[in-house]
Amino acid sequence: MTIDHTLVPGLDALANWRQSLAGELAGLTHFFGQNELLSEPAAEVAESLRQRVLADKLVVAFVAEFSRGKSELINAIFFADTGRRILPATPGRTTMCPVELAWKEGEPPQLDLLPIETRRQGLSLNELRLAKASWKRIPLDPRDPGALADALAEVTLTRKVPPAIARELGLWSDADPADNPPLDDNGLVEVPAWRHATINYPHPLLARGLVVLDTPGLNAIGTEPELTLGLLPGAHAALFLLGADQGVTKSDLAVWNEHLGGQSMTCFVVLNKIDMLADPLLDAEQIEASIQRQCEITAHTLQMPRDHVFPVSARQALNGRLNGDAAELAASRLPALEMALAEELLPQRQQVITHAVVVGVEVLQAQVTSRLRDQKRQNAEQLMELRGLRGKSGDRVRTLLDRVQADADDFERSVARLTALRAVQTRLLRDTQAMLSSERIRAEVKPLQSALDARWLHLGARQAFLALCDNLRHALGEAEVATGETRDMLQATFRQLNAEFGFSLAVALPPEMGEHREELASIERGYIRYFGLSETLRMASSAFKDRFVRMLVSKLRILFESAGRDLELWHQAASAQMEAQLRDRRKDFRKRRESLERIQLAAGELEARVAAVELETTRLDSLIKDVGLRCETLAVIARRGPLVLDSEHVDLPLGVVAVG
Ligand SMILES: Nc1nc2c(ncn2[C@@H]2O[C@H](COP(=O)(O)OP(=O)(O)OP(=O)(O)O)[C@@H](O)[C@H]2O)c(=O)[nH]1
Ligand SMILES: [Mg+2]
Repeated sequence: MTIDHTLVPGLDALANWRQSLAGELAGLTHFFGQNELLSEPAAEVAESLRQRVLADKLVVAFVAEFSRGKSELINAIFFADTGRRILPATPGRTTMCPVELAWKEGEPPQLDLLPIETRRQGLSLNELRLAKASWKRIPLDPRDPGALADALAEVTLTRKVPPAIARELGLWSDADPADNPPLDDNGLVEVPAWRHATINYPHPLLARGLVVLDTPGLNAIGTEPELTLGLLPGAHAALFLLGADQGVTKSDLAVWNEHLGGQSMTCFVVLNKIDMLADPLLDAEQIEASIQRQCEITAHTLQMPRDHVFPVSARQALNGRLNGDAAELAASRLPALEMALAEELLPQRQQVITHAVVVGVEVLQAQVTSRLRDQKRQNAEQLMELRGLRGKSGDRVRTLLDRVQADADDFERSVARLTALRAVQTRLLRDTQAMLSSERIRAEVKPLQSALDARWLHLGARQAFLALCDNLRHALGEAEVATGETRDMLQATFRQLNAEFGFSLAVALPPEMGEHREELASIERGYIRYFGLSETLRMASSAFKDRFVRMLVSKLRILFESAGRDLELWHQAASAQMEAQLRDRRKDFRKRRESLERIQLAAGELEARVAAVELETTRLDSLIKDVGLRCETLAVIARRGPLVLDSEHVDLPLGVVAVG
C-alpha cells in the first residue's frame, strides 16, 4: 500500500541530512584530532554542535477545545501506517492530559504517566521529568501497535474525588464556579487521573525527530500555566482545530486567545469535520461554497491569513489511509494541510541547523587555521636561522645554541604574564556570570512576588512584571558590556604579548546576546497575558500564583544559564588559545635546540634539518588547505540542505519499525 504522505519524505530527507552533517562534523573533529589541531574547548564546541544537529527536533502541538478531533488528526497524519487508530478518539472528552509522543534513542519504548496528585507538590513538569520515581511506567512492545493503542487508553482515565481534593489539586475554584466540573449524585467530581503522559516509541516519524504534542480539550479551570508557558512555547508549530459544523465558538476563541494568540510559533488553523457539511439537499458546488465561506469567516475571526486555514476531515483521512482508499483520502483534503506543514516547517528547521553549523564551523576553522599559521611562522624563522648557518663554523652553531637558550629563558617570562592575565580573565568571567546568576533572577523576581501578594493584586503586578523583564534585559546588556570590556582588555594585552614574545594571539568576537534577548521577549509576550483583567481571578489563587512564579523563574533560569554558557565558552576559547600557543612555542624551542645540537655533532645534518623544516612547512601549507577545504565542504552541505526525493521513490518502512 502506498501512502501519499507529503511530510514523510521531507522529514526523512531532513533526518538524513542531519545524519550526514553529524557524520561530516565527526569526520572533521577526527581529522583535527589526528593532526593535533583541536584544543579542548574547540573539541567541546565541535561535539556539542554535532549533538545539537543529531538531536534536533520538530515539535508540533495540537490545540483545541475538546472533541474537535485533535487526536483523530494526529492518528491520520502520523500514525495511519500502523494500520489502526493509535490515540483514543471518541465523542465527548477523551484525552484528559497532555500527551507527548517522541522517540529518545537509548531509552526503552514505554509510556510514562505522571499522576495528577503531583500537582500538590508545586513542582513544575520539567522538574518532575527528572524525578523518575514520580511517574508510572508502562513498557511497550514496539512490534505491537495494538498494545500501544491499548496502553494509550490510560490517557483517557479519570477519577472521582470530593471537591475539597479537587480544590487542592487546583481543579476546583470557589471563585469561578462556572468552570467547575459537575458534582455527581455522590457529591464527587471527575478529575483527570494523570497530569502528563510521555510516550517513547520508535515510530519512523518520531525516530526522525518529530515530537507530537496532543493536548486535552481545555477549559479555564483545568489548565496550569505549564501548557501555555512551558510546553507550547517549546513547540515549533501549532495546529488549532475547529469543528466545521460549529465554526468558531466562544470557548474555541478563549482557547485560541489564551494559548495561541501572541505566541511566536507558526500556527495552522484546521477546520475539521468537513464531512459533516455534506447535505443530500445541496449539490457539490453549494457544499464547496459553504466550506469556503466557513474558512473565510474563521480566518477573519481569528485574524489569520486565509491560506493558513485548512478545511479537512480527519476521520475520512484516517479511514482512507487505513483502507488504502485514495479517493477518500483526497476527499479529506488532508494532503493540502500536510503539504503546507512540510513546506513551511521543514525549511524553518533547516535554516536553524544551517545557521548553527555554518557559524560553528567558521569558529573552528578560524581557531585551527590561526594556530597552523603561527606554527608556519615559527618554521620560517627557524629556516632562516638554519640557512644562515650554511658555510659557517662550529662556533657559530654554538653561539646560536646559546641564543636559542637565552630566547627560551626570556620566553618563560611570558608564562608569568599569561598566568596573571588568566587570573584577571577568570575574575572577569565570574563577575559577568554573577550578572546572569540565579540569585540575580531571584532578587529581581522579589518585587513581582510582593506585588502578586499585595491585596490589590494586579494594579502593581503588571507593572512589576514589566519592570522585571526590563531589569533582566538590562542584565543581559550589562553582561554584554562587561564581555566587551574583557575583550578590549584581552586584545590590548595580546597585542603586547604578540609584539614582545612573537605570539599570534587574537580574540574572537564575543557571542551575541540577541538570541537570548529574543527569548526573553518571547517569555514576556507569553506571560504578560496573565496580568490581564480576565486572569485576575485565576491569579488570586495562591496555588496558581506559586506555580506561575515557579514556571517563570525556571524559564528565566534556563535562559540566563544558556547566555552564561555562551560567554563561558568564549572565555574558554581565549584561554585555550594562550595555552596552545605556549605549548607550541615550547615545543618549537626544543626542536630548534635539538636540531642545532645535531648539526653540531654531524656534518651534513644541517642540510637534512633544512630539508626537514621545509617539508614541515609544506605539510602545514597542505594542512591549512585541507582544513579550508573540509570546512568549506561542510558549509556547502549545511547550506544546501536536505535533498527531498520524489515521494514515489522513497522506500519507506511502512508499519512500525522494530528497534534492534
Ligand atoms: N465526522 C467527523 N468526526 C470526526 C472527525 N475528526 C474527529 N471526529 C470525531 O470526533 C470525536 C472527537 O475526536 P477526538 O480526536 O477525540 O477529539 P479531541 O480534540 O482529541 O478531543 P479531546 O481529546 O476530548 O480534547 C471522535 O468521535 C472522532 O472520531 C471528522 O473529521 N469528521
Ligand atoms: Mg484527544
